[in-house]
This record gives sequence, structure tokens and C-alpha cells, in this order.
Amino acid sequence: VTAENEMKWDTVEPSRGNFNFGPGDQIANQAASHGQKLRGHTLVWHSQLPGWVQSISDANTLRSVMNNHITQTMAHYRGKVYAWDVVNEAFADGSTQHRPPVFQNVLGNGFIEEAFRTARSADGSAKLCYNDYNIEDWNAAKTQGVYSMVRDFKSRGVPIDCVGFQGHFGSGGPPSSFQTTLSNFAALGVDVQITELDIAGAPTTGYTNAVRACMNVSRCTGITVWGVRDTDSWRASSTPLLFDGNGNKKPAYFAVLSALGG
Ligand code: G2I
Repeated sequence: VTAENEMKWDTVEPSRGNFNFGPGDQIANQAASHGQKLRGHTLVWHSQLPGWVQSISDANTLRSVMNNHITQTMAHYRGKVYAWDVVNEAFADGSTQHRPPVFQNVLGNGFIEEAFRTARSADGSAKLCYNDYNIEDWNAAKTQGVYSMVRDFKSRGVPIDCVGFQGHFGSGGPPSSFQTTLSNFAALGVDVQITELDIAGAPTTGYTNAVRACMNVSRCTGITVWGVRDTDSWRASSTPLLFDGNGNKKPAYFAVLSALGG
């Protein structure tokens, strides 16, 4: 289970030092009472970031605010969240570089490393993941940028355990190189997961290909769909999920079940 919005910064720390874990706790409790594993989403992200953080221009202030947010949130969910998206979507589209606002602009290149080191200190048991979209195609610049970062982190002992591939696909499903991408990242010594899967029109072929790519890579340890019913999806008009608005199973549901082995 992943909270779609309830563990994001604007909900969790709407003003400096005031933490609101109520909405996230509801999801955590629901997951615990059903024996479901919980992913934490997300600690450091440029979006759904409250205005008070976006307007910080002093590096020492932003560093302490970022580290405090990571530390408090992970401490609260210690033992409940098994894997955290520590940093989400830090790379710019079509590029090997980080996107500018606000962490990169104020803290510089080292902010991702600092976030992961802080996260390891805050919870030594949780898996620490980098999560992003449009990094499924091995030939994309953004994929190569993230790959270089993970390789660098592993070579220098910066703590990182997993990479999340969001998997927001068009009607064609995953790019043909997706399994290559997953296995190349896994070969660096991290787990890989599909973290936010949805496919425009929910084609059975696209879903089958996405599930197979993961099943074929032994270090691919999770597939999460980004919502249950089409009507609740962030892209509802594309009906990208496994259940329709009435909660009925769609053909893609049966395709996924079969790709998982029945
Ligand atoms: O944009 C799709 C996903 C891309 N990867 C990171 C995910 O965290 C992201 O999730 C979406 C949620 O599914 C949406 O539900 O993130 C959006 C915001 O970036 C979420 O939308 C927001 C709306 O923009 C707000 O107006 C609304 O108040 O949902 C909020 C809560 O319903």
C-alpha cells in the first residue's frame, strides 16, 4: 500500500515544525490491520511542497528543515513503513541533470546524498528508495542520469537500497527496453520496483509486459498500481487502472493475474 497524498510534505508538515500524521496514520493503520506492507511516499519532492519551504533561500535553514522533516517523519513511521521514497522526481525531464527548484537551487548537487544519509540515520531498517517517472526507457537521458547517480552512490557507500520506476505509461505500455533497465539497475546492487503503475486505456498487453518485465528480474521486489478504481485515478479520463468506476475487474486485471502466475 502507498498513500497517494497523505504522507507528502504539505500534509505532514504544513507549517514549520508542526507535524500532522493523522491522514497518514489512517492509511498505516488500515495497512497494518490487513497485513499489508506499506511504502512511504515521499520525503523530499519539489511538488506538494508547502510555500513556506519553497520560499527558503538560505542553505543552512533549508538543510536543517529538510533533515528535520526526514528525521521526524521516519521516526514516526519507524517499523510501519518498510520502504521510503526518500527523494522523488529530482531529475529534470529529458535531461541528466537535477531539476532546479528549490532543493537543487539552494543546496546544490549534494542534496540527494544528504537526504539519503539523514534517512539512514533516522531509520536503519527501512529500505531507502529513489523514485521517478520516465526512467523506464534505457535509452532516455533521464534514465542515464539516475543510473549514474545510483552507481556513484553505491561506489562511495552512500546509503541507497532501491529505485522506484513509477510506470505511468501511455497506451503502448512500457518501452521495449524496460526489462533491460530494471536488470541494469539491479546489477548495481539495488532492489527495483514498479511503484505507480497505470497505463492509458488499461490495455492487457501493456499490463502483461510491465508485470513480466518485473517478474523476469529477481531483484524486482514490488509492483504497485497507482489507484484502485478508474474514477479515483489522477488520470481518470484515461481509465488506466485494473478496476472500473464500479469496482468491477477489467480485462487488465485478469491479464495481470495471469502474468503473476494465476
Ligand atoms: O502525478 C501523478 C503522480 C506522479 N508521481 C508522484 C505521485 O505523488 C503523483 O501522484 C499524484 C496524485 O495521484 C494526485 O492525487 O500527485 C498529484 C499532485 O502532484 C495529486 O494531485 C493532487 C491535486 O493536484 C491537488 O489539487 C489535490 O488537492 O491531489 C490533491 C489531493 O486530492
